[in-house]
Amino acid sequence: MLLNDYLQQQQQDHSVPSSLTDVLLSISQACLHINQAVRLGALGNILGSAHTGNVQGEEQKKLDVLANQILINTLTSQPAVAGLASEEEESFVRANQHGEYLVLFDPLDGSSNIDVNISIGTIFSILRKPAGELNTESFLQSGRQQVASGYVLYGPQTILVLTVKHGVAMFTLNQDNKFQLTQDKPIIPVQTAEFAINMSNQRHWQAPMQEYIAELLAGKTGKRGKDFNMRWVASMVAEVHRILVRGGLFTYPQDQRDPSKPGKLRLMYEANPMSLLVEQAQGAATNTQQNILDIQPTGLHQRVAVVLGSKEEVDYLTAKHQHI
Ligand code: P6P
Repeated sequence: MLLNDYLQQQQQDHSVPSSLTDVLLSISQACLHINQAVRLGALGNILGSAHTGNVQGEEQKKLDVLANQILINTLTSQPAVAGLASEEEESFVRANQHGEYLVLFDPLDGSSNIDVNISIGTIFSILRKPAGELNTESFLQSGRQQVASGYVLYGPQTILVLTVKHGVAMFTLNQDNKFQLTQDKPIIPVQTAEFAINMSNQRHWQAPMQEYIAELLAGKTGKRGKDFNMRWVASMVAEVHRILVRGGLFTYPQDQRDPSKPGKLRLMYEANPMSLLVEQAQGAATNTQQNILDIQPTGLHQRVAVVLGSKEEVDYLTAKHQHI
């Protein structure tokens, strides 16, 4: 089944509005364009720095800038889109006055991996536009309000993963450059023996995180009584995809390097869309204190601590943080 057919089926079976499927198809088209640039790499003179910075204070790669522009051009031309917000744009971008939806995205997550040919991805989140004038507050809705979310992983395969809140669907780009359904309603195993964290920050973590990771490293000899494996790709899209496919725990915790920041990852266009996918696959996602989808946003680019994946492991780690 191709993406278009799947979305038609969602319209029929779950009354998903055709305007929402139009937005999802537009996003998929933009990502096909991004995919072409990613796959060319050096041959497309698209690697390396753009020698510009973004609102996050991060150096932009050429591909960051290109992916962002492709998504803006595509989505501002989609009548159902009223506005959009990007990791690469300080403020929101107006689209179509009568549009019903707001689209928030990280155009190319994992930029540090672009020049070394490691998987990167596009993450998107879709909200309904509230009635009235479009302004920044229109976007500041909790993750629970998302009507859809997903990502495209530019890895060994190009894979689109999305939810319209009736389970998760995974599509692999086929030989005809069409997204073909390859997995429907994946379920994240409740338990896991695999975790993902950037260990180089260990000395900066809060005590409960240090204690938790020490337990995992102790393996069979410690409190958990089993050995754990570790992964760290430095592309959230790749980590979340692995967890949707085989389970695991991913965390980017708050650390003492910058106590003013609750974490590195951004709530609106990284944590929220990924948390919706994970919950739709029967996993869990918290900021160590509450469900990420229940956080009331206060800014487009606000950051958040993230713990997500296999429900039993997320609950165990979150419980450890309840006494600080
Ligand atoms: P670090 C990529 O820049 C990103 O936003 C996520 O995709 C990834 O999980 C994290 O940052 C990697 O951060 O500090 O390990 O480079």
